[in-house]
Amino acid sequence: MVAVLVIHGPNLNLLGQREPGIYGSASLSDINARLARMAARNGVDLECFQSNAEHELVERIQAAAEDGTDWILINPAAFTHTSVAVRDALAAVELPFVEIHLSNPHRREPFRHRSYFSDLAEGVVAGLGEDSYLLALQAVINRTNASG
Ligand code: CA2
Repeated sequence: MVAVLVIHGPNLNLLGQREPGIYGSASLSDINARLARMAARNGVDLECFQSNAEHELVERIQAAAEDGTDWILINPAAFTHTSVAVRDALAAVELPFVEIHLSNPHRREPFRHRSYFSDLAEGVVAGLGEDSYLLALQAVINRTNASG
């Protein structure tokens, strides 16, 4: 069974409560529940983790190297544009990951155009709201099925 760890970065715990015009009306629990349903239908072992703290994200990523995680789906949120530490953690564990964004950072302010993650990611899904997460999970399922 493929094990997928979904990591949500800072402030994503506020989803559904603020800025619905940019990030949609779904809460983080709604998104996690949709992912969990899709995972269950496809025999995926799914865990979701959110933190506002950079060191907690680094520690969870480091732990993923030891706990049987096969893939990471990560929305680094604001750390996308700032965090060498989270980037280095992902590079160190050598697990394949998909970078996810609810909004399309390239349609937004210039400081959001640079990502510390995209050049390491297997893929990037952005701009499609909560579907960004579901499409990323579907891609992992497709790859797992294809590799037997
Ligand atoms: O579009 C995305 O998913 C982002 O990763 C979201 C980050 C932003 O810094 C990135 O440039 C793009 C911000 C997440 C903040 O989440 C909030 C949710 C509700 C209300 C306020 C912030």
